[in-house]
Amino acid sequence: MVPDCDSRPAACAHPLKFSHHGSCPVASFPPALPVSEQRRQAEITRRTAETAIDCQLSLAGEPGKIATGIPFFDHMLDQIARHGRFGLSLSCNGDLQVDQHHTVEDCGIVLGEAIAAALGDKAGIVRFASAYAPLDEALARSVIDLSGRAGLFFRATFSRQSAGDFELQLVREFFQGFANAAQATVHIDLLEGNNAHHQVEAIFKSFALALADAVAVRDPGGAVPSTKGSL
Ligand SMILES: [Mn+2]
Repeated sequence: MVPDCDSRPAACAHPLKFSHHGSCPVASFPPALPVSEQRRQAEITRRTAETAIDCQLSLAGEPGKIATGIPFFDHMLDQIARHGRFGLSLSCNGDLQVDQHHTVEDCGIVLGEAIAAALGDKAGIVRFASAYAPLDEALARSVIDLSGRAGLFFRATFSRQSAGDFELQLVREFFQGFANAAQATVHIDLLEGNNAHHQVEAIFKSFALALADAVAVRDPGGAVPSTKGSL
């Protein structure tokens, strides 16, 4: 059945503009977001002696500005925003004169905190999700369970020690910070690849795709997806 645009609460929910007033030509497009989804956002400010981070996250929004002082890392966080379809603005002023460790780890912590805050009690969410992402010859897989338990299982060997000026041993630290703060089980595997830029970017893309699916609302107003009753 093709739904009629006029039968929807806010006319046609499709983001494209239509000049017609008949049936919506994109019958498979999901209906307008429920109210509970529209509140799914968080603002995190974190200050330590090592980093100062401000983050705004909306689980459904336009990508914002990301500036950590590490251009390649910005490029990776932008992958999360763009392919996760998150509204993410993040600025970090970290002690890069020491090295990149605190900046990268703390950005992972803040993103995890923001996801957890935006999800609240997780009622009605999908919870489990996985995704593969290729980037040319590179292939990565991420599997996420928003379980309430922190765990990172990271299996990646990069062909170089850095991409741009980004130290690739810190990729693990980013996801460890995220998993700890989001209280999520995260499995990441780099399955194929030769080019270090491709290898890292495939990981971030697969993570973005899996996270977008895990946080999605399956059952608006529904139960917490756990036999325990809480996550
Ligand atoms: Mn790239």
